[in-house]
Amino acid sequence: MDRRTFLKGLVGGVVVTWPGLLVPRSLRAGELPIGAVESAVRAALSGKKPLIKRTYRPPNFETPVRAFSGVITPNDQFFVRWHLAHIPQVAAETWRLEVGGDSVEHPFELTLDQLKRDFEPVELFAVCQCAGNRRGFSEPHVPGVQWGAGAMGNARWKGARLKDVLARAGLKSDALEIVFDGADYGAIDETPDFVKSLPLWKALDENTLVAYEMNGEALPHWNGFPVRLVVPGWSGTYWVKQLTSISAMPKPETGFWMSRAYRIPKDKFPHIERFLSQEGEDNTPITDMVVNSLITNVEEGQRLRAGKPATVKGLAWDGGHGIRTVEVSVNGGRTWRDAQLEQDYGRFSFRAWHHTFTPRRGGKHVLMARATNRQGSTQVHELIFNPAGYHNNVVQRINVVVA
Ligand SMILES: Nc1nc2c(c(=O)[nH]1)N[C@H]1C(S)=C(S)[C@@H](COP(=O)(O)O)O[C@H]1N2
Ligand SMILES: [Mo]
Repeated sequence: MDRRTFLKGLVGGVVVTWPGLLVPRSLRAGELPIGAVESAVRAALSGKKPLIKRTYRPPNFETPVRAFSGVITPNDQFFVRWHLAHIPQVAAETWRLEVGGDSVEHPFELTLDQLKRDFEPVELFAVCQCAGNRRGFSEPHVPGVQWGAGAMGNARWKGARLKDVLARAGLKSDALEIVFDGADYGAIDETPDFVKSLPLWKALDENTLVAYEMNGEALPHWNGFPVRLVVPGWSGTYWVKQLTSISAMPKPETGFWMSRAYRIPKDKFPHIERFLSQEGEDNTPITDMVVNSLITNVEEGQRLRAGKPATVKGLAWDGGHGIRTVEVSVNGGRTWRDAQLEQDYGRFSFRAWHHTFTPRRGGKHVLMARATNRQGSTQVHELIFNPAGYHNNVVQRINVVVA
């Protein structure tokens, strides 16, 4: 199905399926889902190095695994995820941030200079990961962008604390959620605007930032220039880009992107934080990320020399408890050894690790890595299936050949 057929399907009426994917009526079981229609070719968006293209409009581009060799993901290789087709070029000089809503005392507007000047700047390392990272590995297959392992990145973010910005507006005692909107919009009027909300406690967390810098530079256009929300520990969906308004509200936000999309079954992920005002009968919004790891320097089918030391390298991260251990197995999970954790950049950051071993026996070996966080949660060996393919933290298995 090409984009034109897809659009026709949309105009013909959108079928909205739980958990909130827009599926054109023409799409029937057995056909390729949206997102799988474009193969994984490399393509460069302006200002970016070639990334793995998943869809072009809206732009969904994935970071290749080899770009994860350091703890910081370079800005020009940071993944790009948008839901709506129109992403305007926002000019720093004319950009304004509106701070208001029914639950503030004094609504006001900020320029970029005011945001930088009037509020104490904070810097922190944090992972932005799409909830659907690794969706493409889901068995059975689920619709949505068919991400591999690169719908994530780690950066040093700089910005004002959201709580300081809200304090200037004066929160009323009935504030329940803080609602965020960006400058992007859909191709057709019926496409719901991308609006997200946070529970008050997460919005007031000292680590939640209204960010204007990424790794010491202005944000790239595709990653939300000039200002985006940074919600350390929580899925990328809350990290609203090209932020234009922040509203404190006494009621739950009911828009599509909260009520239908980015929701998970209630009982399957017991260790994650709750967003009480958005909980439904059997599903609930995705919140903090589950513990996970990625092997970054070994490819499927790679050859290793018998008797020669080999070093497996990788990254581990979670929803903000911090990484306690990473274990590596070189024999398909029969035995595990602790990897060495590298420098700690804070509990929201990627944590680099490595493990050196000497393969003795020739033949096929299976490499695996398994991270555990400080809460004691660990990666799973069997996929916790959910219809949108979220929270995939299945332990990787990489086949290598020792000769
Ligand atoms: N305005 C706006 N902000 C957005 C989105 C969007 O579609 N529009 N997508 C969200 C989602 S789902 C993710 S995963 C992250 C991706 O951030 P990135 O493109 O900087 O990697 O942005 C979030 N912020
Ligand atoms: Mo996402």
